[in-house]
Amino acid sequence: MCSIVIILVVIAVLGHFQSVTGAENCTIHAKGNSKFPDNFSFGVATSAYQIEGAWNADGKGPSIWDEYTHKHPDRIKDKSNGDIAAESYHHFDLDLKALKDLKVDHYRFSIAWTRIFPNGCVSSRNQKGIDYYNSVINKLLENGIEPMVTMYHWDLPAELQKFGGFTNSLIVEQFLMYADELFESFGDRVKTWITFNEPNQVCKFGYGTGSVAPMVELPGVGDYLCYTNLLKAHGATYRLYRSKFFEKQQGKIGITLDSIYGVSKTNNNVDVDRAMQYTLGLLAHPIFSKSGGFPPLLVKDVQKNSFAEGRKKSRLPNLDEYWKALIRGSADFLGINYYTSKYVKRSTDLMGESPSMARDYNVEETFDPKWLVAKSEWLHCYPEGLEGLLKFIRDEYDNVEVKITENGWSDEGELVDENRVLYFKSHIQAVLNAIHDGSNISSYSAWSLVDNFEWNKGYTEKFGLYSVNMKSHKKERIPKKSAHYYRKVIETRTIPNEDFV
Ligand code: GBH
Repeated sequence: MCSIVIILVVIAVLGHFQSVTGAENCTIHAKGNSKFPDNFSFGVATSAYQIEGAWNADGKGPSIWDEYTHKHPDRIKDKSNGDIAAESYHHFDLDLKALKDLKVDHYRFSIAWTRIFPNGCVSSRNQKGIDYYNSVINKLLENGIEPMVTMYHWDLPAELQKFGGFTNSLIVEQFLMYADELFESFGDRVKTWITFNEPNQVCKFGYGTGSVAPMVELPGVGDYLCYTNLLKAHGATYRLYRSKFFEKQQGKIGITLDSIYGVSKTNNNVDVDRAMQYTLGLLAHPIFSKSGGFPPLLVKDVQKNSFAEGRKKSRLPNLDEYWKALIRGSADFLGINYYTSKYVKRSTDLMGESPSMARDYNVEETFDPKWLVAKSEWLHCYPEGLEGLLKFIRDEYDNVEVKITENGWSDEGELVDENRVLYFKSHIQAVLNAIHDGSNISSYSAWSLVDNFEWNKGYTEKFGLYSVNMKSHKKERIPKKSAHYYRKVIETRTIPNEDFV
């Protein structure tokens, strides 16, 4: 009996010790200034498929995510989909109220291509879809909230996937026509455009491993084709905006890349650089470096492996001088989605299958068990990683203007979300530290405004500042502790103590 009690006490103490250790690691020391610059913009982010619902309302066509979730419900942890979600399409006023309560400066949302052109093509133009986003944009502006618009957040028109989606260079032209419509319809009021959200997720998982829509499993081949076509579509869109719309509309246009920060246990900078070139550099080098083109390290690896596989040329498509020049400098800012970091170490064994990006990269990625972990098993709290990433960008890409377009934490959806508060507190501090160190950061968007459809995890991992009453047809939004905390950050432009409420 007595020994059982002792064991229980030991377990309790260890458990307590462990959680305290994790939480302690979700903090960061403040450097220098305690206040954000006056013109720094705070906001929140969402994406169309994850919040809108109304999947086939008012003429909307099916996207690859509609098809994927409908045909393969078993691929989604709770077999759910985005058919209804937080139903922002019918309840935007609830989102607007939440945005006003938070006192955000801007709202980052995405436009569903399939509401504008239901089958992807300009000939299917759908006025009702255009009306919807006009009303969203107008209501934001009436309330002093700046719209920040993502043109593509993973919901490709299903019809375009029949042509191979991003593996077919036709996508460049198709995207350009879609972009032209958006600039034409909304560019008088939208001054911040993001072409693509997280090409890494689109290409590596959509066309490489096939673990998400459109489930194309072509590792080491389809992924690189996708990156190349996506970069071309991005570059061409930037040039279109600058030549046809900029003079009148005077907006900025950029791209959002997701990146970890690679941490080396042995301070091996070669390993860190390899990790950064394969995650951030793959897209950032062609756009933001002086020389342009894919990172030389990657070009060399993929060519070497391709020859060893018996090919006559590299699996990584060649960006010729025309495209290299068109893509280089094709962004006014770099959007960054940062969530987590990893320990990186060049592997001595061959990683992944052949061919694959994992094999080309050949780096082992691990977590530190001391880092506080979210409901999402890939998400660990490491604010120093955000600081490290911002420093890397400052030095590698000539201190380009950076907008943090996503940063956030998942849990079970509890209203007293202490760990999310801790996460925001430490990561917003990391941004402030980076500004102190000379990084050119102009805005921060928390992911996400409301709990939403978390892709393959369905509704089992929640990222919202607001909870959504999914059982009621009214879909009420309920603020969590983190919403109160974030509002305080925005009001004071400082980083308040987490136990102010
Ligand atoms: C961002 O992706 C997305 O832009 C956003 O839409 C998303 O909701 C948010 O982050 C949170 O994930 O264990 O197989 O389900 C960040 C990259 C994409 C990494 C989803 C983890 C799930 C892996 N994340 N991915 S899995």
